[in-house]
Amino acid sequence: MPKGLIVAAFGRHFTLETEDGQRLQAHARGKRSEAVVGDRVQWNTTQTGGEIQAVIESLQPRRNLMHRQDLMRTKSFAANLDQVLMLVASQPLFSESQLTRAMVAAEAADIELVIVLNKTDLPDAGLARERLKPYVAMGTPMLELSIKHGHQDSLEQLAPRLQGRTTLLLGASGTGKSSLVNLLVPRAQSRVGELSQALQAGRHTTTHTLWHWLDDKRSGALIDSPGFQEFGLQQVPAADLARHMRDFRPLLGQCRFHNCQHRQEPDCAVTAAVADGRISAQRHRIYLEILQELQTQRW
Ligand SMILES: Nc1nc2c(ncn2[C@@H]2O[C@H](COP(=O)(O)OP(=O)(O)O)[C@@H](O)[C@H]2O)c(=O)[nH]1
Ligand SMILES: [Mg+2]
Ligand SMILES: [Zn+2]
Repeated sequence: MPKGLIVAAFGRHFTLETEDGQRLQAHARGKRSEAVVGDRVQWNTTQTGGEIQAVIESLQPRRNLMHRQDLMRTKSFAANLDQVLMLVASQPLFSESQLTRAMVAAEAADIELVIVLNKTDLPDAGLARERLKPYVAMGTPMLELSIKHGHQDSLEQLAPRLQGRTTLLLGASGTGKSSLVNLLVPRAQSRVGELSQALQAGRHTTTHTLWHWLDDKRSGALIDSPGFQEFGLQQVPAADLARHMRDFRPLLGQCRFHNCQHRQEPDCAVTAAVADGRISAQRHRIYLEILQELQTQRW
């Protein structure tokens, strides 16, 4: 059976790239469509009214899988990634809660996350850098860009990071995702300044996800999900949350109680570190917020 790569997903409809580079419209066999962009699949063809359609017969085992949060539930949306590029900006100033959620999701899937601070040409960049300090201190790689005003410099910074890898691009609306896609994949023609489709068309829009080859296939790929709004974390067991927080990790095992949840327990190594500034209070507050969610709304 021929093999292929899923390069676009629009709800239950897919685009499949064959091994010789042809693109075919594809659907999944059966009612459930579990394929996501980045999946390697085996497929067959069917012919409906002269049009050749591919049918996805089976998925090859995945190296990893990322989830997003829908209004209703957590859904998988990209697989077999080498890294996540989390775009943040100084204007609008990024949300630490969103950044932390992205980092937890990436840690839980065992995928490296790189923070990309964009719009460093703006006066607020200093504030954004200040806010990112704890994230850099815990070992998160970070790049600084000004995509709009420094094309060549941005390309030079990004190229070695993206070389030969499959990268998932994420970031809130307005951070410069479309500008970044256009810089790296000129033929993609992503519309700059456009609100994300999910925001524009309302709650029932299906998020679509697209795979873009960079230059030639050896130089890597960028996965873009323009309607993306929120990470799904429901697949993460609440008891695992603390070890997905890199700054908490060195302290785990040092609390009085082995099952400490690092809330208000006595002799908690994490809250002690918050009290003396080794861990940012904001990170601890976000941890408690996510923990609460994971403990109350499991489905
Ligand atoms: N000042 C500044 N503006 C930028 C930069 N990169 C993108 N923008 C602007 O930010 C706005 C949102 O960019 P866009 O690429 O559409 O972001 P998206 O919503 O994440 O896809 C647009 O008006 C861009 O021109 C940058 O490096 N500096
Ligand atoms: Mg956009
Ligand atoms: Zn503790």
